[in-house]
Amino acid sequence: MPAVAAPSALRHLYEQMVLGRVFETEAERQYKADHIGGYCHLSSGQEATTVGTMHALQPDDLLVTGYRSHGFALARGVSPEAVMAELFGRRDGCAHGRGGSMHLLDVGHGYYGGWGIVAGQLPVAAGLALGLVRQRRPQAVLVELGDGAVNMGAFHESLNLASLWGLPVVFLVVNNEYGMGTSVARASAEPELYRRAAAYRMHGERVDGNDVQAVIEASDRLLTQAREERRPALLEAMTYRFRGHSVADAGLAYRTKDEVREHQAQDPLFRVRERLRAEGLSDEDFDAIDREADERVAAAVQFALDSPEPDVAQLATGMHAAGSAEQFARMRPGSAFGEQALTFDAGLGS
Ligand SMILES: Cc1ncc(C[n+]2csc(CCOP(=O)(O)OP(=O)(O)O)c2C)c(N)n1
Ligand SMILES: [Mg+2]
Repeated sequence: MPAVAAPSALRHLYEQMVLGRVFETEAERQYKADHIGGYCHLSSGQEATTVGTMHALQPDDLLVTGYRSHGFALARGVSPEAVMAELFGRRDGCAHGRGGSMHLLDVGHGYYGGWGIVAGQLPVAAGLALGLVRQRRPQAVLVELGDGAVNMGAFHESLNLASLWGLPVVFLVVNNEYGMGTSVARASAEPELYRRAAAYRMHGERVDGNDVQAVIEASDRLLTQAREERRPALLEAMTYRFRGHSVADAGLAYRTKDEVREHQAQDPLFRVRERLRAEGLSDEDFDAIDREADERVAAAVQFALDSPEPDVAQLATGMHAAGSAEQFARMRPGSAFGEQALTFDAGLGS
């Protein structure tokens, strides 16, 4: 795999970035049409980081992410149909409709989730990397986390052990400038997050996360080092989320419209488009790429709509401990969970 995408590969990268953008725009629409429940976090604006790192990841490497993960799953090769159906909570979703947007999963593609608890994915990634070492397998793990995760205990515990034990893992910090609504500057005493790695004698570096080729170069180099030398690293990708924290957040209470517009003017898609234009791609080519992404996402929506709801009786399948019939009966649509009765019994509400 080349460290930097050859010109011919650039078009493919651009197609993946466009697919990610169109997918997210449609996911928001479907959420508002009430086809998607629970939480839904979009990564519009972050496509160079998502697509670039997935290009550097080899097929038998392992991937773990947080919850802003639709783009990672798509770029990893999970089909738009399987991702959309998962968002819809349908049986043909990549996690059989049990996970939803935050808990995508596709072990066949080496994708070990989609984790909703901030920093909860880090010990999982360290454990997977330890498993690779114990099994004498030459692959690496790439784990994605947000800037908000670096102040959690699990971040420090995971980096410490990864360094101490020489685990083949690359910690990808997607610095999109904000947690839910708090900027990095307000949340982190050391806002240059890549420097955190030094506390564990681990290599850390920053990359322009809006430059897909720079992302490929850095992630390929650090993943190669993890595979060949059993050395972990931290890669901080500087990017920006165009949309709110989740689809329920307009994203303007803690930042200005001007700030968002300024970043949108530096759209990572524009940069690749300019490079492709210099290589001879025409407006017709770009239109065709857009049209294909639209068609693929429309087909994914139709697939998700046609996919059946999961069978509640199968809820415990694949779990470590089977649940009771009584427990699952309460999860049937229209059934009461019983919390209200408990709350009133305890005299906490009126
Ligand atoms: C342990 C924990 N605390 C709080 C939350 C609620 N929460 C969800 S996302 C988030 C912000 C995380 O921001 P960041 O790590 O920067 O990721 P981004 O959303 O920007 O991708 C918070 C506080 C959570 N999911 N888990
Ligand atoms: Mg963030």
